[in-house]
Amino acid sequence: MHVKRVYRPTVREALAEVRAQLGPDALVLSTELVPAPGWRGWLGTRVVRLTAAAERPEPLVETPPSTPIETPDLSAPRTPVTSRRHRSPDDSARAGVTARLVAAGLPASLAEAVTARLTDAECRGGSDRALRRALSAELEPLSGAPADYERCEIFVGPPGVGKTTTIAKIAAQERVRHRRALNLVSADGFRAGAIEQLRSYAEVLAVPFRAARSAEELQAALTHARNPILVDTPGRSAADGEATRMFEVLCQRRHVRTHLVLAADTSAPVARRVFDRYAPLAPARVVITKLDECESVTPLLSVVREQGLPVSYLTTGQRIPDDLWRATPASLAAALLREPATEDYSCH
Ligand SMILES: Nc1nc2c(ncn2[C@@H]2O[C@H](COP(=O)(O)OP(=O)(O)O)[C@@H](O)[C@H]2O)c(=O)[nH]1
Ligand SMILES: [Mg+2]
Repeated sequence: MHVKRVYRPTVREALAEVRAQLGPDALVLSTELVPAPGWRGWLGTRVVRLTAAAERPEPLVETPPSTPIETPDLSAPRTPVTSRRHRSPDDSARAGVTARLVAAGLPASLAEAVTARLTDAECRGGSDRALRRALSAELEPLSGAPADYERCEIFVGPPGVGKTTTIAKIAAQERVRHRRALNLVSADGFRAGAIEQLRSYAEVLAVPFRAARSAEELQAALTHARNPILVDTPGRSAADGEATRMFEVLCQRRHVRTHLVLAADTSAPVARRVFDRYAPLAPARVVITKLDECESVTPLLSVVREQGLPVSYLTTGQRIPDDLWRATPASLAAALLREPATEDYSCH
């Protein structure tokens, strides 16, 4: 297998380069947006790094970019990477659709699974509607937008990922759209101002609020608050003293649903480490935040698929309550394809 990596300003140019060097048989393995090599990268310029393979036993070769760099054209390529040898026209069309999905930002395994759902005629036609339908069907198991609340919805995750803001957005959407007051409990007494942050959101929304600075206070707050309760937690690993005791209190309760909150630009290795660290808390859902700030959610979503955990919410900015979306197949597809979310995806 001959693997080649090229850097070009756009996906279209990268594909043309790969086809020129490896032939039309080349299979696209990945496309990523990365800092340009050399001084342009230091100045913030980004380029498309496309990795492709062809069946020849040669080592990996890298071709540095030679042209000035612009924003990549991620709608490309329309022209499929086709087979030179024994492929039927249908196989070529199928490979072309897979390459197009990979170029648009999908992980290769997901792109192949989506293509497998299409008929030969749909692959030849390559209509956006057919692709979107197949992508949505493939994303269905990842969609875990809750139909209703558990007695206790707990939000855990590293510091700064957006746990408190997400809770405020959920509570605000419920208040604004359904006049329903969800109960808020903050168990984050470890960081200065963290409890006050949620308390002030609760005051603005006029919803009940309780603070818990110890395991005992948390037990009492959960017992006395009316359901459903949204629980904010410290952004600490489950290995830290009082935080551990508080997490134990949460784990022992029945009718809880734990959401692991992760920022959209979390790399795959970091995401795997976070999943491992929070595994003792048995998260049942993932919340993906800060989609507005990330280049590609593909690495994170690949790990989420690997873990087999559905996504409950997506967030796309700091605005409360606007930037919160239910994770439906359509909103997940929009996130992967870097399209803006629409009102159809808003919560509840
Ligand atoms: N751009 C962007 N910022 C966000 C988003 N969600 C939260 N933030 C910001 O991230 C910062 C940390 O959020 P916070 O809720 O305090 O994180 P926590 O430590 O996990 O509770 C705050 O400045 C939030 O306004 C989002 O979807 N997009
Ligand atoms: Mg917080």
